[in-house]
Parts: sequence; structure tokens; C-alpha cells
Amino acid sequence: MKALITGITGQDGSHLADLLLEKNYEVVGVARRCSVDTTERIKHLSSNKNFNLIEGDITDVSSVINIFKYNDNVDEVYNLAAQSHVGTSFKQPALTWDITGKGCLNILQSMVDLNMGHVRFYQASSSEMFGSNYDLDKNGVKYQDEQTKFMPNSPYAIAKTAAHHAVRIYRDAYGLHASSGILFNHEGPRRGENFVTQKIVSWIANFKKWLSYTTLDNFPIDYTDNHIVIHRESFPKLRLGNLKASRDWGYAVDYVKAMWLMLQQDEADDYVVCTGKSFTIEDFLDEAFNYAGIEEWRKYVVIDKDLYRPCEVDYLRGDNNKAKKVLGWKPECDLEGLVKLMMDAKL
Ligand code: NAP
Ligand code: G4F
Repeated sequence: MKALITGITGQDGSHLADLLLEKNYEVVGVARRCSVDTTERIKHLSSNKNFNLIEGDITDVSSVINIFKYNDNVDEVYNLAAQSHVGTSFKQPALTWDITGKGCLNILQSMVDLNMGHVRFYQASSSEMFGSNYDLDKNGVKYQDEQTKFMPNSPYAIAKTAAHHAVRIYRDAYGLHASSGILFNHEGPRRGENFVTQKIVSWIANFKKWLSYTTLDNFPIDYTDNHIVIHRESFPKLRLGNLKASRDWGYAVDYVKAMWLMLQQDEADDYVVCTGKSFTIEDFLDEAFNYAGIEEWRKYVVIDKDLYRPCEVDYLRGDNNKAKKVLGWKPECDLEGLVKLMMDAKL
């Protein structure tokens, strides 16, 4: 089997490549040209004979067509490429649209034009598409599943929703085996530094390193009643935005398994992938600071209004019953396990 992955240099692209190579796939990763090396997450694959990296950009339709022409024996295409940061999408909405929305259309239309009807396609859809919408379960608890209406409220979410509908239309109109995974937030040691979980974990690790490197000779200290008072203020505080939002956080390694399972089904379809549990950013701070043995995170955190988004998604909690039932998938890692994995990797 041969798979092509866009977004190979990202968190999910790298984990998906690991999974497919374990399954003896030949994997072609598409990476765009950058002025610095972006292959940190896949450098362990550089000598793998079944792995190839090629240059390409999904906003350029001729680039997409050439990639397919030179890989005409591909069996599966996973479109994970995106401008994936919601906050950034408010600052660069047109770029986000071009990559996250139109990029997907470029791939789908190229597959039709090149008669690639036999090739299976995966689109990285997102729980952000639900925006502020939710349904209520029998206990009155909010959730989102495959039936919940989308109410996107960021340029990123609009672009993802457009791409999601394009997948549905190309499936119905041209019979493409095209599936979308509506994935809720998933994290891990390879998560980008400017997403909130990794930002928190990185800060804690750097703070602990700073504490351990600082000797009594150069440490800013006071002597008060024979007790040493450490001036923790001299380490920059952790600046965060809205701590009240709730997210359904899972582990990226579990989630790429769901992507693969979707493409192994006879019929293409859309699936919610999530843990079914929701926690606030404050809960994550509790868990991470406790794990690192630092009490009272509030002493170290500054709320920065500039990090608030013009529109927020307040609450995400998915219902993964369809993925469990049809795909036989389930999440293996809870929030505690996720924090441990991320903290241990950084520390
Ligand atoms: P990520 O770490 O931000 O990776 C995004 C990837 O897209 C990077 O490899 C990036 O390359 C590439 N890319 C950006 N613009 C491109 C372009 N014009 N042409 C080709 N490649 C381009 O994202 P992730 O967390 O792995 O997420 C993977 C996908 O799932 C994304 O589509 C994301 O929107 C979606 N998603 C993620 C989550 C989540 O919680 N992680 C949840 C739901 C959906 P560079 O290295 O060059 O920037
Ligand atoms: O970590 P985040 O930036 O992730 P967000 O916005 O939920 O998006 C991620 O998950 C989506 C799936 O639901 C993906 F589609 C998307 O690609 C991405 O992977 O922010 C999480 C929450 C938000 O409510 C944000 O306002 O954390 C809040 N937050 C508070 N302070 C912060 C910060 N987020 C970031 N990035 N940085 C902060 O300082």
C-alpha cells in the first residue's frame, strides 16, 4: 500500500507516517519549502527506505496535480495540511482560507480531473466547526456528534467547514471514497509550541530548569527570618488568554489510528473522534502544575487580554459512539496520562 500525506511536518502527519510505516506502507510526505528546516518531527524517518519527502504546496493546484502525476500508484491520500491555529486565523484570514479551505478543494478536484476514483481520501475536519453549537444529552449535558449543526465562528472554522462540505459533495457527486474525521483537540509531545497545552507544559519545564540551574551565588534571593525567599518573579510569568474555555483533549497517537481506520471501511463516511470528556484550561493548569510539583499556578500566570480571541469556542465535548461502533476505535489516554506524557517529554 502507498499513502500520500500532506501536512507531514506537523504533529499528526508525523504520527500518521509512523503508524503507516509500521503497517508496511510506502509513505510519501508533502512538505512546502521554508527558509528554515521544518522536519524536526520526522527526522527519525529520514533513513527509512519506505519514506519519501517531496516538495509541494496545496494552495497551488499545479503543484497538487504534479504530485499526483508522479505518484499515480498511490492508494490513500490524507490531507492534514492546514493553517491550523485558530487565533492566527483571525490575523491571517485569507491565507487560512487558501490553505485550510481551498487547499482541500484543489486536492479533490485534481483527483477527479486525474480519474483517481479508486484512491481513498481523508480530510482533517475539526470540532471547531461546531463553534458555539451543541446538543444536550438525556442528563442535560452538552455534547457534539455527527448530527450537531455546524456554527463556525473563526476564519479557521469557516475554512474547515467549507472543506468538510466539499468532501461530502465530491463523495456524492463523483463517488469518491472521501471521509472526514471530525477530530476534537488532540495533543502530545509533538504538539506545536503555540497551542495552549504545549505552551503550559513548556513554560513549566523551562521554569523548573531555571530553578535547578540557578545557584545560590547568582540567584536573586532575600534572607527573611533566616528563610531564603526565592524571587520567582525574575522568571517571566506564563501569559495566557481565556482560561474558562473547555476542550475535549485526547492523545494524537490514538487519533491517527482513527484516520487510518476510516479509510479501511467499505463506505466513506464522517466520524467524530474524541474522548467524551471536557476540561477547562484551568483544569489543565491544575493537572500540569500538580504533576510538576508546583503549587498554586495562579501565582505564576498572567492573563493577557491580547491572547483572547475575537470569538471564542466555549465548550467542546464530543460523543464518539459512532467511531466506537463502526470503526472499533477508542481513546487509550485520559487527561492525566496526556499531561504525564507531555510533561515527561519536556522535562
Ligand atoms: P500542525 O501541526 O499545525 O500541522 C499542519 C501542517 O500543515 C504542517 O505540516 C504545515 O507545514 C502544513 N502546511 C501548512 N500550510 C501548507 C501548505 N500551504 N501546503 C502544504 N502543507 C502546508 O497541525 P496538526 O495538529 O498536525 O493537525 C493536522 C490537521 O488536523 C490540520 O489540518 C488541523 O487543522 C487538523 N486538526 C487538528 C486538530 C488538533 O487538535 N491537532 C484537531 C482537529 C483538526 P509547515 O511545517 O511548513 O508549517
Ligand atoms: O490550544 P488552542 O490554540 O486550540 P484550539 O483553538 O481549540 O484549536 C485546536 O483544536 C482544534 C480542534 O477543536 C483544531 F481544529 C485546531 O487546529 C487546533 O489544533 O486553544 C485552546 C483554548 C482556546 O479556548 C483558547 O482561547 O485555549 C485558550 N487559550 C488560552 N490562552 C489559549 C491561550 N490558546 C492559545 N493557543 N494560547 C494561549 O495563550
